[in-house]
Amino acid sequence: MHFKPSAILLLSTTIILSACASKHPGERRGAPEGPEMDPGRMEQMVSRYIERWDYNNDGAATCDDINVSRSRLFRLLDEDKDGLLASGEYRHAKFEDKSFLFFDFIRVDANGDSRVSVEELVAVPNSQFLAADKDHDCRISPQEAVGAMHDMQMGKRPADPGKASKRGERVDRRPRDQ
Ligand SMILES: [Ca+2]
Ligand SMILES: [Ca+2]
Ligand SMILES: [Ca+2]
Repeated sequence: MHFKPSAILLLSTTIILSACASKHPGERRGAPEGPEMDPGRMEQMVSRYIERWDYNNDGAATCDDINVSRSRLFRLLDEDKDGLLASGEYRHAKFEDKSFLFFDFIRVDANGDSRVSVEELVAVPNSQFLAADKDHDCRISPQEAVGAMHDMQMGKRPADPGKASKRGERVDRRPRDQ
């Protein structure tokens, strides 16, 4: 077995937090922020938002879903099906998920073998999920879903892609398209 430190950290955090969170998940109901919004409609929007994340179909939006979607993405990107991503395969990741705008190939290739493994891809945090999961318990609660939808309406972005790489790392330069 061959886990990267960040993957282990994520995994153990997930275990600890899901142990804590399993008491009464989603039971605490704060007053909704927009009193003029019909509660039924709000509930519908919340469940639709959570559904968008729910890749493993367990009715919740959790870090597990991110792992599932990352694994699917890996299979999609691995064009030659050798179980590893070369930089040419990895460069398409950012078109599927904006999180990868912040992570160039060298950064994701944690062990420096010039290939990205599925573990290395899974270890890349999902910026949208992180922004929504305000209490960092690896689960988007109904309240957090409301907050995330509110942020989307306000046009807030999780982060600024323009400021992503300033550590002098090699950035994949695309040939200029006309
Ligand atoms: Ca490959
Ligand atoms: Ca690697
Ligand atoms: Ca949360």
